[in-house]
Amino acid sequence: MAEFVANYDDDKVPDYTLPDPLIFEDGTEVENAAMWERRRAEILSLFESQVYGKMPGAAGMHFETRCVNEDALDGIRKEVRVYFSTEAEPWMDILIFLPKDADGPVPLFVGLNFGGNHTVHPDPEIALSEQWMRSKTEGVLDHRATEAARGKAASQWPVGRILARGYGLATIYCGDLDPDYDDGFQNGVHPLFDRQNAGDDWGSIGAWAWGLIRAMDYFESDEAIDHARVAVMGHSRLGKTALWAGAQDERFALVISNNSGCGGAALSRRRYGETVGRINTSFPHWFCDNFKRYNEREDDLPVDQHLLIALVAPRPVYVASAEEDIWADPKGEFLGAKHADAVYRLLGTDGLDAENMPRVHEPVMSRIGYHIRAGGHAVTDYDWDRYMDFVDKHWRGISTSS
Ligand code: GTR
Repeated sequence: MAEFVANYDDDKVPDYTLPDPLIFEDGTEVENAAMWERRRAEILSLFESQVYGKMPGAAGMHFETRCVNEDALDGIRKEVRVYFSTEAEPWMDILIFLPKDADGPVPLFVGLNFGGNHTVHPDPEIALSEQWMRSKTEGVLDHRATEAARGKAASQWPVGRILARGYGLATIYCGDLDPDYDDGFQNGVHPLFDRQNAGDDWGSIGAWAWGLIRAMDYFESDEAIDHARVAVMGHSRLGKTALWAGAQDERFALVISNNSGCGGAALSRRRYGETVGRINTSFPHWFCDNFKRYNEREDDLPVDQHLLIALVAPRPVYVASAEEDIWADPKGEFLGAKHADAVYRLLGTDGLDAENMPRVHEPVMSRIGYHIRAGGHAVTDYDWDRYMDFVDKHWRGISTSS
């Protein structure tokens, strides 16, 4: 196969026509909110069958609170193990931080992490994950975390800043749900369910999103958490995952995609930076097999990623890009958000209040939010501060779940 060469020249982006969010597959126009509900179901099932695969429901769960520290380094810290069946395995550990002085259930951000819960905060009491880890993560030896890994991702998770603004944070290691390598789905949560050996069997992104949805099941049982105000957030492959979880499960009140790129917020038809063919070759386990049909054939896709964002409507959604993160196609991410606008407007809210891509550090805070910041592929304090501004704005005046 010829070596892949990414296109980084906007002038070389081919002409393309996007599927219209407000036109059914049979050509009927969506004229009102009731019709949108049916179109939404149609789009959702296209993403299931052609992109991410179909995920199962819960298999039976129980929760075990393994540790609560009311006086931890930055606030209250809690570790909860979620078992997905009556068996001892598999499970996922949710690490939860809550502000100490809350006078009711706390609105929360939830996101998966790349390297284990112990990487999010240096607190030595956080359980050190014993799961398989990617070796390129700092402090990892022979695919297992060592003490040296503690706090290594803390710059991406500003726990103190989040709690100071009155929000909680919950995070889960994505490898609890599915270790990120191509092994034919022998581990993580996939073996809990029979595989159909069909083109729409779920992949890793599906399993990760499923875990976020199961975390939401847990939040509904925790009185300290305002489950009507849970924002699902993710970076990069886990940003694709946050969008897919938020698109499916309307219990997530708000969705945030950080540098999610191809298969996330970026339009596939632009073929700028990472492409469908390239992502399916590098990461054959992320999407469903049917998605591979569209390698180098993006125009045949019955969906594009703006429709994924539209599935969040009318809930607030925020898409963030980084200037140097050209592999993820910042302009494609902006356009993914922009082309979801019509659905929001049909449902009676504003959409994305920017005709053209805003300049660096000029965030747009309408119902579809967007920013591009300076720098590369990462989650920074700048990103988190904007996410908190965005939730402050959109959750003001919304009553809690209590
Ligand atoms: C890259 C991949 C991207 C993005 C990124 C990440 O290698 O090509 O789609 O997901 O990894 O997750 O950091």
